[in-house]
Amino acid sequence: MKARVFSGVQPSGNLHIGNYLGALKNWAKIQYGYESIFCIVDLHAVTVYQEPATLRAKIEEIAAIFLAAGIDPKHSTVMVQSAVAAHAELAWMLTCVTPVGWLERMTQYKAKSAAQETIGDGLLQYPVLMAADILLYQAAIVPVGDDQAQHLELTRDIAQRFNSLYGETFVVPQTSLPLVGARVMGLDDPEKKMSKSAGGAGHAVALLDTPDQIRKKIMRATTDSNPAVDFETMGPGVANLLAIFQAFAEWTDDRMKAHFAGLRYGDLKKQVAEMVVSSLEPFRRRYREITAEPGYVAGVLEEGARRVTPVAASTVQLVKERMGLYTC
Ligand code: AQP
Repeated sequence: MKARVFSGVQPSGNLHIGNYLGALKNWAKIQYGYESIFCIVDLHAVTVYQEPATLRAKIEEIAAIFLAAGIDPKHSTVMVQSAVAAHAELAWMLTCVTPVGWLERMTQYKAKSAAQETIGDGLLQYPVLMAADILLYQAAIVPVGDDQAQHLELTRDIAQRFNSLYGETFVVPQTSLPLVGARVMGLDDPEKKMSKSAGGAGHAVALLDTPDQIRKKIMRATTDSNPAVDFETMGPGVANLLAIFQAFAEWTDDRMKAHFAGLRYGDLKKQVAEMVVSSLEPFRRRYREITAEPGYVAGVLEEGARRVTPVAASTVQLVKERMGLYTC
C-alpha cells in the first residue's frame, strides 16, 4: 500500500503564487507516488470572521484551483474539511492531550492574535485541528510551505504524546518543503511572507490575476538602491523576485547566476513577469474549462468526502478504543 499524503488550504482569500509554489505545485508533482488527500480547510478559515456567502463561494473556487493546478481527481482525493465531521471530533480528543503552553508558543497564533481585539479560542486551537486533519488519515507526508513547519512539528509532538499515553495509534508525519519557493515574500514588503489576508493591491500575485495585473504588480515590486543584480549584495526584494523566477523555471543556482548577474532591475522584473505569466497560462486555461462545466467541481468534492469518510471513521474508532470512550 502507498504511503498517504495530506495537505490543505484555507478558503480565506485569493490564492497567490506563494500558495502555488509553496504547496500546490509540489502536490501536483508528488501526488502519483502516494495515496493523496488535498483538503479545503474551511473550519480553519472561520478561526477569523468570514462573510458566509463569500466563504461558501470560495470553497468551490479553491477546489477548482486545486484541479487547475494539476491535482488529478481520478487519482487524488479533493475534499472539504467540514464535510467530514470526524475532523472536529478527533480535534477534541487531541485538545485533551495538548498543553496550552505548546499552543501559545506558535508564531502564527502570536501574529494573528495581535491583530484581533478579542481573540477567539479557535485561533489558539487552530494547530490542534490541523493535527487532527493530518492524523485522521494517518498521513506519512505533509507537503507545505515553510510557514507551516512549526505547526507540523506540533502535530508530531501531539501524535507522539498521544502514542506514549495510550499506545501506538498515529503515524508520526514528516514535513515536505519545496527546495525553492518554500517562503515567497510580499512584493510590496519583502520582509513579510506573501499572504492572502494581508497587504495592499501590490502585495501578492493572485493565481486568478490577469496577465496585465501580474505584469503591473511585478513591475512595481520593491527592490533596493542597487541598479542591477549583484548576488553578493542584493536585498530581500531582489532575492524574492529571483526565487519566484527560479521556482517557476526550475533552473539551477548556477544557471540563475550566469543569466541574471549584472541585469538591470527593470529587465529583471520584465523577465520575472513573463516567466510568471507564461507558467500560469496552462493553469488559467484549465481553470476556465473546469469552471465552465456546471456541477463538475461539486461532484469532485462529493466523491472526495465519500472516499475518505470510512478512513476517518476507522481512525476515530481506534482512538475511542484507545482512550476508553464509548464505542458501539
Ligand atoms: N508566502 C508563502 N510562500 C510559500 N508557501 C506559502 N503558503 C502560504 N503562504 C506562502 C503555503 O500555502 C499553503 C496554504 O496556506 P493556508 O491557506 O493554509 O494559509 P497560510 O499558510 O496562513 O497562508 P496565507 O496565504 O498567509 O493565508 P492567510 O492570510 O489566510 O492566513 C500552506 O502549505 C502554506 O505553507
